Amino acid sequence: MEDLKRIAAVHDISGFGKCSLTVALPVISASGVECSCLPTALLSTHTGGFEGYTFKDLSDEMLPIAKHWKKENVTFDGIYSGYLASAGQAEMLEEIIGILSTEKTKIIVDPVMADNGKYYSHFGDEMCRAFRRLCGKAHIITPNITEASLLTDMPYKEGPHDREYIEQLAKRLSGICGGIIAITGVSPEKNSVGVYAFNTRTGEECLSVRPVREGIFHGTGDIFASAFAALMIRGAKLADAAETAISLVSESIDRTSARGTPRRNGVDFEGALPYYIQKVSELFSK
Ligand code: PXL
Repeated sequence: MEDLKRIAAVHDISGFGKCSLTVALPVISASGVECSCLPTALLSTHTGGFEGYTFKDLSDEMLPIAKHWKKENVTFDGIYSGYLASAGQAEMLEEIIGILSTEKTKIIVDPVMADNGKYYSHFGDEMCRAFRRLCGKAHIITPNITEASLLTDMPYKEGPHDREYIEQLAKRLSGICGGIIAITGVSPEKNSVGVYAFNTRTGEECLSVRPVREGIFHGTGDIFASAFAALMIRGAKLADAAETAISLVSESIDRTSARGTPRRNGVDFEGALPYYIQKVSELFSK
Protein backbone atom coordinates (compact mmCIF):
# COMPACT_ATOMS: atom_id res chain seq x y z
CA MET A 1 0.00 0.00 0.00
CA GLU A 2 1.14 3.54 -0.82
CA ASP A 3 2.48 5.47 2.23
CA LEU A 4 0.01 7.89 3.85
CA LYS A 5 1.37 11.35 3.07
CA ARG A 6 1.09 14.18 5.60
CA ILE A 7 0.58 17.92 5.03
CA ALA A 8 0.77 20.75 7.58
CA ALA A 9 -1.92 23.26 6.58
CA VAL A 10 -1.02 26.78 7.72
CA HIS A 11 -4.18 28.88 7.38
CA ASP A 12 -6.64 30.81 9.55
CA ILE A 13 -9.83 29.32 10.99
CA SER A 14 -12.79 31.42 9.92
CA GLY A 15 -15.57 29.83 11.97
CA PHE A 16 -18.30 30.64 9.46
CA GLY A 17 -18.01 31.06 5.70
CA LYS A 18 -16.21 27.94 4.46
CA CYS A 19 -12.69 28.97 3.51
CA SER A 20 -9.12 28.37 4.70
CA LEU A 21 -8.88 25.57 7.34
CA THR A 22 -12.59 24.72 7.28
CA VAL A 23 -12.13 23.65 3.64
CA ALA A 24 -8.43 22.70 3.64
CA LEU A 25 -8.92 20.00 6.27
CA PRO A 26 -11.86 18.16 4.63
CA VAL A 27 -10.46 18.52 1.10
CA ILE A 28 -6.97 17.32 2.02
CA SER A 29 -8.47 14.37 3.93
CA ALA A 30 -10.76 13.53 0.99
CA SER A 31 -7.65 13.56 -1.22
CA GLY A 32 -6.25 10.72 0.88
CA VAL A 33 -3.63 12.83 2.65
CA GLU A 34 -3.32 13.33 6.41
CA CYS A 35 -3.75 16.97 7.43
CA SER A 36 -2.22 18.63 10.51
CA CYS A 37 -3.53 22.12 11.26
CA LEU A 38 -1.30 25.06 12.15
CA PRO A 39 -3.79 27.94 12.61
CA THR A 40 -2.58 31.46 11.83
CA ALA A 41 -5.58 33.38 13.17
CA LEU A 42 -9.08 32.79 14.53
CA LEU A 43 -11.93 34.79 12.99
CA SER A 44 -15.68 34.58 13.43
CA THR A 45 -16.11 34.77 9.62
CA HIS A 46 -13.92 35.47 6.60
CA THR A 47 -13.32 39.14 5.79
CA GLY A 48 -15.30 39.33 2.53
CA GLY A 49 -18.95 40.23 2.95
CA PHE A 50 -19.25 40.46 6.75
CA GLU A 51 -19.09 43.47 9.09
CA GLY A 52 -17.66 43.40 12.63
CA TYR A 53 -15.96 40.00 12.45
CA THR A 54 -13.66 39.02 15.32
CA PHE A 55 -9.94 38.54 14.61
CA LYS A 56 -7.36 36.94 16.90
CA ASP A 57 -3.81 36.73 15.61
CA LEU A 58 -2.35 33.34 16.66
CA SER A 59 1.30 34.18 15.91
CA ASP A 60 2.27 33.51 19.54
CA GLU A 61 1.13 29.90 19.22
CA MET A 62 2.72 29.04 15.91
CA LEU A 63 6.39 28.57 16.82
CA PRO A 64 5.57 26.60 19.99
CA ILE A 65 3.28 24.28 17.98
CA ALA A 66 5.97 23.73 15.35
CA LYS A 67 8.62 23.10 18.01
CA HIS A 68 6.38 20.58 19.78
CA TRP A 69 5.78 18.68 16.52
CA LYS A 70 9.52 18.69 15.87
CA LYS A 71 10.20 17.36 19.37
CA GLU A 72 7.66 14.59 18.76
CA ASN A 73 9.47 13.72 15.49
CA VAL A 74 6.43 14.50 13.35
CA THR A 75 7.57 14.90 9.74
CA PHE A 76 5.76 16.40 6.77
CA ASP A 77 5.60 15.59 3.06
CA GLY A 78 4.12 19.04 2.49
CA ILE A 79 3.86 22.38 4.26
CA TYR A 80 1.01 24.27 2.65
CA SER A 81 0.30 27.87 3.63
CA GLY A 82 -2.67 30.11 2.84
CA TYR A 83 -4.12 33.11 4.65
CA LEU A 84 -1.63 34.68 7.08
CA ALA A 85 -2.45 37.26 9.75
CA SER A 86 0.34 39.70 8.81
CA ALA A 87 3.55 40.22 6.85
CA GLY A 88 5.47 39.48 10.07
CA GLN A 89 3.82 36.08 10.20
CA ALA A 90 5.17 35.31 6.74
CA GLU A 91 8.69 35.77 8.15
CA MET A 92 7.82 33.52 11.07
CA LEU A 93 6.61 30.93 8.60
CA GLU A 94 10.06 30.86 7.03
CA GLU A 95 11.44 29.92 10.45
CA ILE A 96 8.72 27.27 10.88
CA ILE A 97 9.54 25.81 7.47
CA GLY A 98 13.17 25.58 8.63
CA ILE A 99 12.09 23.71 11.76
CA LEU A 100 9.59 21.32 10.20
CA SER A 101 10.93 20.50 6.76
CA THR A 102 13.24 17.70 5.74
CA GLU A 103 14.84 17.23 2.33
CA LYS A 104 11.67 15.46 1.10
CA THR A 105 9.23 18.19 2.25
CA LYS A 106 7.51 20.16 -0.52
CA ILE A 107 6.55 23.75 0.27
CA ILE A 108 3.28 24.97 -1.22
CA VAL A 109 2.47 28.66 -0.88
CA ASP A 110 -0.91 30.10 -1.78
CA PRO A 111 -0.20 33.85 -1.57
CA VAL A 112 -3.68 34.70 -0.25
CA MET A 113 -3.93 38.50 -0.20
CA ALA A 114 -6.22 39.74 -2.99
CA ASP A 115 -8.94 38.96 -5.52
CA ASN A 116 -10.90 40.74 -8.24
CA GLY A 117 -8.15 43.35 -8.63
CA LYS A 118 -8.10 44.37 -4.93
CA TYR A 119 -6.26 43.50 -1.73
CA TYR A 120 -8.35 41.85 1.00
CA SER A 121 -8.97 43.95 4.18
CA HIS A 122 -5.77 44.54 6.26
CA PHE A 123 -3.41 43.77 3.36
CA GLY A 124 -1.26 45.97 1.14
CA ASP A 125 2.17 46.18 -0.48
CA GLU A 126 3.98 44.97 2.65
CA MET A 127 2.09 41.67 2.46
CA CYS A 128 2.91 41.43 -1.24
CA ARG A 129 6.64 41.83 -0.55
CA ALA A 130 6.43 39.20 2.20
CA PHE A 131 4.70 36.75 -0.17
CA ARG A 132 7.26 37.43 -2.90
CA ARG A 133 9.95 36.23 -0.48
CA LEU A 134 7.92 33.25 0.70
CA CYS A 135 7.09 32.19 -2.88
CA GLY A 136 10.84 32.16 -3.50
CA LYS A 137 11.12 29.32 -0.97
CA ALA A 138 8.23 27.32 -2.44
CA HIS A 139 8.13 24.27 -4.72
CA ILE A 140 4.53 25.07 -5.73
CA ILE A 141 2.64 28.38 -5.75
CA THR A 142 -1.06 28.94 -6.52
CA PRO A 143 -1.78 32.67 -7.00
CA ASN A 144 -5.02 33.89 -8.56
CA ILE A 145 -4.77 36.42 -11.40
CA THR A 146 -4.90 39.40 -9.01
CA GLU A 147 -2.18 37.96 -6.77
CA ALA A 148 -0.07 37.02 -9.80
CA SER A 149 -0.30 40.59 -11.13
CA LEU A 150 0.62 42.08 -7.72
CA LEU A 151 3.57 39.69 -7.25
CA THR A 152 4.93 40.50 -10.71
CA ASP A 153 4.13 44.24 -10.80
CA MET A 154 1.97 43.69 -13.85
CA PRO A 155 -1.35 45.45 -14.42
CA TYR A 156 -4.42 43.49 -13.27
CA LYS A 157 -6.68 42.59 -16.19
CA GLU A 158 -10.18 41.21 -16.14
CA GLY A 159 -10.91 38.28 -18.44
CA PRO A 160 -10.89 37.23 -21.16
CA HIS A 161 -7.09 37.10 -20.92
CA ASP A 162 -5.04 36.94 -24.08
CA ARG A 163 -2.26 34.38 -24.30
CA GLU A 164 0.45 37.03 -24.18
CA TYR A 165 -0.78 38.35 -20.80
CA ILE A 166 -0.85 34.87 -19.25
CA GLU A 167 2.58 34.05 -20.69
CA GLN A 168 4.01 37.31 -19.31
CA LEU A 169 2.58 36.60 -15.84
CA ALA A 170 3.93 33.07 -15.98
CA LYS A 171 7.36 34.20 -17.16
CA ARG A 172 7.68 36.82 -14.44
CA LEU A 173 6.38 34.44 -11.76
CA SER A 174 9.04 31.94 -12.76
CA GLY A 175 11.59 34.62 -11.79
CA ILE A 176 10.11 34.45 -8.27
CA CYS A 177 9.44 30.69 -7.87
CA GLY A 178 11.47 28.10 -9.74
CA GLY A 179 8.99 25.25 -9.22
CA ILE A 180 5.38 24.65 -10.22
CA ILE A 181 3.13 27.63 -10.77
CA ALA A 182 -0.65 27.31 -10.97
CA ILE A 183 -2.50 30.55 -11.78
CA THR A 184 -6.22 30.44 -11.00
CA GLY A 185 -8.98 32.64 -12.40
CA VAL A 186 -7.46 32.46 -15.89
CA SER A 187 -10.07 33.11 -18.56
CA PRO A 188 -8.77 32.21 -22.04
CA GLU A 189 -12.19 33.01 -23.61
CA LYS A 190 -15.22 35.08 -22.61
CA ASN A 191 -17.20 32.12 -21.26
CA SER A 192 -14.54 29.97 -19.64
CA VAL A 193 -12.39 30.23 -16.53
CA GLY A 194 -10.02 27.90 -14.73
CA VAL A 195 -6.35 27.27 -14.03
CA TYR A 196 -3.17 27.53 -16.09
CA ALA A 197 -0.40 25.45 -14.52
CA PHE A 198 3.19 24.96 -15.58
CA ASN A 199 6.40 23.44 -14.40
CA THR A 200 9.24 25.94 -14.73
CA ARG A 201 11.82 23.14 -14.77
CA THR A 202 10.36 20.83 -17.42
CA GLY A 203 8.27 23.31 -19.43
CA GLU A 204 5.21 21.05 -19.00
CA GLU A 205 2.00 23.11 -19.02
CA CYS A 206 -1.75 22.59 -18.88
CA LEU A 207 -5.00 24.51 -18.90
CA SER A 208 -8.20 23.27 -17.19
CA VAL A 209 -11.29 25.42 -17.62
CA ARG A 210 -15.05 25.32 -17.02
CA PRO A 211 -17.97 27.57 -18.06
CA VAL A 212 -18.02 30.93 -16.23
CA ARG A 213 -20.62 31.43 -13.47
CA GLU A 214 -21.33 35.09 -12.77
CA GLY A 215 -20.19 36.66 -9.50
CA ILE A 216 -17.79 35.90 -6.69
CA PHE A 217 -17.54 32.51 -4.99
CA HIS A 218 -15.72 32.76 -1.66
CA GLY A 219 -13.30 30.00 -0.67
CA THR A 220 -12.92 28.47 -4.14
CA GLY A 221 -9.23 29.43 -4.29
CA ASP A 222 -8.69 27.54 -1.03
CA ILE A 223 -10.58 24.48 -2.30
CA PHE A 224 -8.52 24.44 -5.50
CA ALA A 225 -5.17 24.92 -3.74
CA SER A 226 -5.94 22.31 -1.06
CA ALA A 227 -6.89 19.66 -3.62
CA PHE A 228 -4.02 20.57 -5.97
CA ALA A 229 -1.47 20.55 -3.13
CA ALA A 230 -2.65 17.18 -1.80
CA LEU A 231 -2.76 15.53 -5.24
CA MET A 232 0.71 16.81 -6.16
CA ILE A 233 2.06 15.55 -2.83
CA ARG A 234 0.55 12.14 -3.65
CA GLY A 235 2.50 12.20 -6.92
CA ALA A 236 -0.25 13.02 -9.44
CA LYS A 237 0.77 14.34 -12.86
CA LEU A 238 0.45 18.12 -13.20
CA ALA A 239 -2.46 17.99 -15.67
CA ASP A 240 -4.33 15.34 -13.64
CA ALA A 241 -3.95 17.30 -10.39
CA ALA A 242 -5.11 20.55 -12.04
CA GLU A 243 -8.09 18.93 -13.79
CA THR A 244 -9.25 16.95 -10.72
CA ALA A 245 -8.94 20.00 -8.42
CA ILE A 246 -10.85 22.18 -10.91
CA SER A 247 -13.60 19.58 -11.18
CA LEU A 248 -14.13 19.76 -7.39
CA VAL A 249 -14.33 23.57 -7.53
CA SER A 250 -16.66 23.57 -10.48
CA GLU A 251 -19.06 20.98 -9.03
CA SER A 252 -19.10 22.89 -5.72
CA ILE A 253 -19.97 26.11 -7.58
CA ASP A 254 -22.76 24.36 -9.55
CA ARG A 255 -24.34 23.11 -6.32
CA THR A 256 -24.12 26.58 -4.76
CA SER A 257 -25.82 28.15 -7.78
CA ALA A 258 -28.52 25.47 -8.00
CA ARG A 259 -29.37 25.85 -4.31
CA GLY A 260 -29.10 29.65 -4.27
CA THR A 261 -26.78 29.57 -1.26
CA PRO A 262 -25.79 33.10 -0.14
CA ARG A 263 -22.40 33.80 -1.68
CA ARG A 264 -20.73 34.84 1.57
CA ASN A 265 -21.48 31.39 3.10
CA GLY A 266 -18.85 29.84 0.83
CA VAL A 267 -19.55 27.11 -1.73
CA ASP A 268 -21.43 23.83 -1.22
CA PHE A 269 -18.47 21.51 -1.64
CA GLU A 270 -19.88 18.84 0.71
CA GLY A 271 -22.09 17.17 -1.92
CA ALA A 272 -19.26 17.27 -4.46
CA LEU A 273 -16.84 15.38 -2.21
CA PRO A 274 -18.10 11.83 -2.99
CA TYR A 275 -17.50 12.41 -6.75
CA TYR A 276 -14.14 13.96 -5.99
CA ILE A 277 -13.10 10.98 -3.84
CA GLN A 278 -14.13 8.65 -6.68
CA LYS A 279 -12.01 10.64 -9.18
CA VAL A 280 -9.04 10.65 -6.81
CA SER A 281 -9.23 6.89 -6.34
CA GLU A 282 -9.36 6.38 -10.13
CA LEU A 283 -6.34 8.65 -10.51
CA PHE A 284 -4.22 6.55 -8.17
CA SER A 285 -5.42 3.14 -9.33
CA LYS A 286 -4.33 3.84 -12.94
O1 PXL B 1 -10.40 32.47 1.03
C1 PXL B 1 -9.36 33.29 1.38
C2 PXL B 1 -9.54 33.85 2.76
C3 PXL B 1 -9.07 33.14 3.84
N1 PXL B 1 -9.19 33.60 5.10
C4 PXL B 1 -9.81 34.77 5.35
C5 PXL B 1 -10.32 35.53 4.30
C6 PXL B 1 -10.18 35.07 2.97
C7 PXL B 1 -10.69 35.86 1.86
O2 PXL B 1 -11.37 36.82 2.01
O3 PXL B 1 -10.93 36.68 4.57
C8 PXL B 1 -9.95 35.25 6.76
